[in-house]
Amino acid sequence: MSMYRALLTRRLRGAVSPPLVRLRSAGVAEPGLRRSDEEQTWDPSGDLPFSRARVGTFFQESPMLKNPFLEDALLRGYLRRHLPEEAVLTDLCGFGERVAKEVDAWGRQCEVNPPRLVQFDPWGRRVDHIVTSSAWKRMKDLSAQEGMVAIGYERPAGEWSRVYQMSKLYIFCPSAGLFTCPLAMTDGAAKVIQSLGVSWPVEEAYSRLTTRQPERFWTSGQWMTERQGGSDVGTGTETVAVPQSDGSYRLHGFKWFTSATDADMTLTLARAQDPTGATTPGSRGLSLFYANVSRDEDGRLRGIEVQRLKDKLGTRQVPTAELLLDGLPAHRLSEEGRGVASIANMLTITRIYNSVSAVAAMRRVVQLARDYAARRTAFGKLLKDHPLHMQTLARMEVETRGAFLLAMDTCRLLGREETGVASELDAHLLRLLTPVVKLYTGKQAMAVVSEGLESFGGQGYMEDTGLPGILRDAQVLSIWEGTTNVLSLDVLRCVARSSGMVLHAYFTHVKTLLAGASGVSALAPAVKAVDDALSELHGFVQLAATRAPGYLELAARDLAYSLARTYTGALLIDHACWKGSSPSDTYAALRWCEQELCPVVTKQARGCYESNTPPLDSALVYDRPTQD
Ligand code: MFK
Repeated sequence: MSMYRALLTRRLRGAVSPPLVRLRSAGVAEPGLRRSDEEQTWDPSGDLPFSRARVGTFFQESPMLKNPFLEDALLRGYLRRHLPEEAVLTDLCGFGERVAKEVDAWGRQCEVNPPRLVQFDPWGRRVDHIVTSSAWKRMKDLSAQEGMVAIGYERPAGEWSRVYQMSKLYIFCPSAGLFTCPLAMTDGAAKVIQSLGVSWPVEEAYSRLTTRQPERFWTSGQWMTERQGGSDVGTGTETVAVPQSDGSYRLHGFKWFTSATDADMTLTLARAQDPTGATTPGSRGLSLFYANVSRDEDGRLRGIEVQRLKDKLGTRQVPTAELLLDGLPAHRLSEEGRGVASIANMLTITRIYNSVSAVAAMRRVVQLARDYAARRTAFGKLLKDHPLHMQTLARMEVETRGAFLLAMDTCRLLGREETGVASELDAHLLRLLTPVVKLYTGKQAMAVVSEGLESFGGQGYMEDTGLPGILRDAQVLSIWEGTTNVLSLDVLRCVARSSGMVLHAYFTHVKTLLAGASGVSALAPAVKAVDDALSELHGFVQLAATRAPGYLELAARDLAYSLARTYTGALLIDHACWKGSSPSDTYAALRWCEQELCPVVTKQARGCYESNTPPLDSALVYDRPTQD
């Protein structure tokens, strides 16, 4: 035996682990290890490639998820400013603790145990069971108990109830295993039912969608997309509704994407047949229908066959299916031909959920990245002591803050509308901002999350860290509930239908926000940048109004982005003017206006590449709320 092997054998003898000792005494050989006659012990031979001694002793600490409520200076500041109710803050803080300690692990379970479809029983009967994980079911119970949908309807905080509810959703989202998808549709369905009148046949459904009792809680689907339709719902919907003698309908068609298909009910669009069997083409032929997802006495889905589950880039936690509707019993909820207009309320809600989810994904990756920066040493110091790293995280933080304020402002407007206190200006702003916030945050989420993954180096690319899943799931946010271009065109639609009133409301409100900052010298460069951007935007709109419609269509996306960025700048300035704001709020507003509205030369002129800026970046990234 060589000296090296002898040394190794002695070391290994000392280091033998308890399970190996048990194996030895039982005389059981473990694959990969062999018995040394010389030593009469389990001896990984000298050429064994892996042993504790040979991989070294350093293990990088992983980033730690802490209470997302306590960790979020802007969320807490925003709530302290607008909704300082003890009960709300206590609820959110307690929920944040539960998310970090318990719920996040369920979310991971949803990811690693995705749903599967069992189409047939062992004897060949069609059963179409979508089998979901126990963690997914737990998410449903938790959502009911925590009032994730109910808060929006109980309205415990009056006009601020949507802000309360969406703050809770924001804390929940990145740990929810995408259960936020059925919640969005459930909330949207409740909203549609409420707007059309809570009466037969949907009273029971409404009470179940908005209950806090897990055993009664229902989720809803939103079956809009067909093979031909995609975004073009009006032209491409083929599903027909055949009237029955009792006033109900049977639906026949094929739904191409149905999300969270384990729902208890659904809202869907179809073309009602007239007595001759004819239907009306286009959007005007579409009506809104309500259907229960139920089983007959043989255990078969009534009027539905699940064709297959979709194989997706992300959102693998959610069962997304193709469904054949083969005589699905349904009730018409809207007037005939008012299907798209009636389901639009659902779109407003799901688009707001989408926006809050996008901001939450950004926030989660920033939180993890900044925690990691305080644990990871490279090139002789912690990442947090590398100015360029801090500058990168600070830019992510600024983007996240802006997106947060934009999303929450939309929730504020929704809450005002629902409690009857919205002015005409508020209503116009809500209509305009809903597509704007959805398209903008959906896109930014990918950019920020992708940047965030990079801050973990190679580990950000490793599946078992859970980080790549955040990026995969972020990719859907710009696609479902209306792609960026479809939503940009929705902006033009609402400008046209309101005869420009939505833009008038926009300009008026931004000017009001800026006026509140006049005289605050620290914010003067930001105010000037937003004011200039607003003037340019105004000039553009006036010019575009004189051009052919094709001009505006081509500009729609850039217009929507400009609307988002300018409005967000004004919100950041407004928040920084609040008496309880922190220096980081001011810094974020200034950086936003520079980052989003100004070119590199302006930054150079301001000296932001000088060595005195990094400490401010660090202060922003590790911002703590001022004393509650
Ligand atoms: C975590 C969060 C997750 C969320 C998860 C949800 C998962 C669900 C997955 C899905 O189901 S994704 C499918 C989502 N599909 C879409 O978002 C459809 C995208 N396409 C559009 O949005 C089109 O613009 C639209 C289908 C609405 C166009 O249809 P039309 O028929 O060409 O619209 P038209 O004729 O302009 O408008 C018809 C009526 O609807 C008008 O009302 P009036 O007749 O009273 O004037 C419009 O004003 C009204 N309307 C349209 N869009 C509206 C709206 N009203 C309010 N808000 C809107 N956004």
